[in-house]
Amino acid sequence: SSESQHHNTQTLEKAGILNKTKICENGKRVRKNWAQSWTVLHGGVLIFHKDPKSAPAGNSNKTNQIVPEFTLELRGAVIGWASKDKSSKKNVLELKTRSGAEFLIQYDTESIITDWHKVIVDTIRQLELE
Ligand code: I3S
Repeated sequence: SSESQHHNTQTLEKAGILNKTKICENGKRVRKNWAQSWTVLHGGVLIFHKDPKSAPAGNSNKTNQIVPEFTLELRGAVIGWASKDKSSKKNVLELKTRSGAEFLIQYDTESIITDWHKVIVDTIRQLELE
């Protein structure tokens, strides 16, 4: 379709609020720390921003709400629905980066997490072609 011809990592963009936690770093399991995150996909990179609630008191101005916390290169990453043993939450995605980090991404509204799944899958595929 003409739409798929316009698929490239520059046009595969999305932003919104998600719940996320890191579960693995450099092949080592880390303790979950679920937090809401303003999440931005742009240019084949997924950026989780710091939870504004975690900002120190008195520093809750707008600039502090958009501080990147994790930047994930999606080239070579793998995404899929997490198995039930990974979390008791519903609608959980598992994202493994090529550098060995693993994150869980979750949102209660199914359509929202399904849209994120689709755009991340499309981005990873597109990066394989570029
Ligand atoms: O995989 P786990 O250890 O059951 O994950 C839970 C913990 O991270 C828990 O925090 P504590 O480590 O302080 O107990 C969180 O509150 C839970 O949300 C985590 O489980 P879910 O099933 O929500 O991913």
